[in-house]
Amino acid sequence: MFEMPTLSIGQYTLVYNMLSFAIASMFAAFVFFIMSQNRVAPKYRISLMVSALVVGIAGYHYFRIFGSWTEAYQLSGGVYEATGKPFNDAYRYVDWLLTVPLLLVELVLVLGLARSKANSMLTRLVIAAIAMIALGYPGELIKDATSMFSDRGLWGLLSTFPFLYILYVLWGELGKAMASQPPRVAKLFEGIRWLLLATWGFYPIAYMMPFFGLSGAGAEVGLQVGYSIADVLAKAGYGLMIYAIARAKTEADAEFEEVISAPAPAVA
Ligand code: RET
Repeated sequence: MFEMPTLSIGQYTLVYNMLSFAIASMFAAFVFFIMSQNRVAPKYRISLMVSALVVGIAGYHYFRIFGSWTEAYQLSGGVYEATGKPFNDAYRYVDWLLTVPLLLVELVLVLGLARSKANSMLTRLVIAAIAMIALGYPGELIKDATSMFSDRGLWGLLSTFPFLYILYVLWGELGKAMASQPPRVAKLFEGIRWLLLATWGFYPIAYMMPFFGLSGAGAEVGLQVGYSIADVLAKAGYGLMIYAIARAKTEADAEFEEVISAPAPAVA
C-alpha cells in the first residue's frame, strides 16, 4: 500500500490551508453563479446553472478530501506522521468524472450555437472527457511506477488521445464557429480556451511526476497545492469567464433586437 510521507508542520499546514481555500472558493463561486442568474438572458442561464453545479460538486469533494487529509496525519514529535489511514485521492477522479464533462457543456451552451451543431459537439466532447478520466484512473493507482514504459505510462498514453481530441474540437470546429460570434465574445472565447489549456495541462504533468523521480514529502505537497490552485482556476475562474461570455452575448442579442425592431427609416 502507498505510504504517505512524513511532513514538517509547515508542509502539512500549507496543504491544509490550500484545501480550505479551495472549499471557500468553490462555495463562494456557487453562491455567485446562483445569484447572477438574472443578469443574463434566459437562454444563457443554463450555463450559469451548470457552473454552479460544477463548483458545488467540487466544494463537496474538497470538503471530503480535507477530512481525509486530517485523518491521514497525526502530529508526533514535532512532525506530521502518517496515521495509516489512507489519504483518499479517489475523490479527485470521481470529481473530474462528473465535472470535466460539465465544464465542456458550459462552454458549448453559452455560445448559443444551432441546436443540431451543439448537440453533436456536446455528445463527442462528453464521451471524450469521460474516456480521458476513466483511462487515466487505472494508471493513477500504480503509485510505484518509475518509468514511462510502465502500465502507468500506458494508461496515461491512452488517456492522452481523448484529451487531444478535446483540444482538437476546441481549436478546430469550435474555433471556426467564432467567425459568426460578436467580436467581444470571440475575444473572451480565446481567453477561456487558453485558461483551459493552461489549467488542464497541469493534470497530465502531475500524473507524470513519478516518471521524473519526483516523490516524497516535497512532491506530495507540491501536488496537493498544485491541484488546489488548478482546480479553483479551472472551475471557479473558468465559470467567471463563462459568466462574462453570457453577459456579452446578452448585450449583443439586445443590440440586435433593437436594430431589427427599430422602425424603418421613412422614405422621402
Ligand atoms: C490524466 C491521465 C494522464 C493523461 C491525461 C490526464 C488528463 C487529465 C485532465 C484532467 C482535468 C481536470 C480538471 C479538473 C477541474 O477542476 C487523467 C491525468 C491527459 C485533463 C479540468
